[in-house]
Amino acid sequence: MVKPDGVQRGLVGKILQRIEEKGFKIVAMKLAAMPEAKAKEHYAEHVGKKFYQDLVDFITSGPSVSLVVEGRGAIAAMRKMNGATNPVEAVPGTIRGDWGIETGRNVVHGSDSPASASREIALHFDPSELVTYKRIDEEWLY
Ligand code: RTP
Ligand code: MG
Repeated sequence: MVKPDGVQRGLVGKILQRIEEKGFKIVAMKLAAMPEAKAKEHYAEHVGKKFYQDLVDFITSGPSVSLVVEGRGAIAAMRKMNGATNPVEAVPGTIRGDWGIETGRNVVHGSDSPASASREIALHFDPSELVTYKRIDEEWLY
C-alpha cells in the first residue's frame, strides 16, 4: 500500500515502477480514501499500542493506493524493497530509505506474512477485483 504521504508527495508512479521492474505482477490496484472502520481493522494487530490512534488517523487522512503484488517470494521481497519501519534506519535504495524520515510517515505498508496478506487483500478488495494475466517477460523472470 502506498500511504497518504506517498500519494500526496507524488511518489505513486515511482513506487509502481520499482514493483514492475523487479518483475512482480500487479494483480489489483485501488486509489481510495480508507474509511476509519476499515483502517481499524487493517491495523487491528496494533490495538493498544501508543501509536495506534496516530496510525489510524494518518492512514485515513487522505487517499492511499492498495495493491496486490504477485510473484515468487513477493511478501518478503516487498518488505525488503519497502525497507526498515523507521526510514532513518532504512537502507538507501529502499522506498523508505530513499523517500522517508519519520516512522509515522514511512510512505508504504507491506503485509508481513501469507496470513496477513490474505486478511488484508480480503479487507481491501472484492475477489472480482483481482485479475489474471501474463507478463510478457515471465519466461525470462522464472
Ligand atoms: P508496515 O506494517 O507499515 O508495512 O510496517 P512494519 O510492518 O514495518 O511496521 P509495524 O510494526 O507493522 O507498524 C505499522 C506502522 O505503524 C507505525 N509505527 N509507529 N511510533 C512508533 O513507534 C511506531 N511504530 C510503528 C509505522 O508507520 C509502521 O509502518
Ligand atoms: Mg506491519
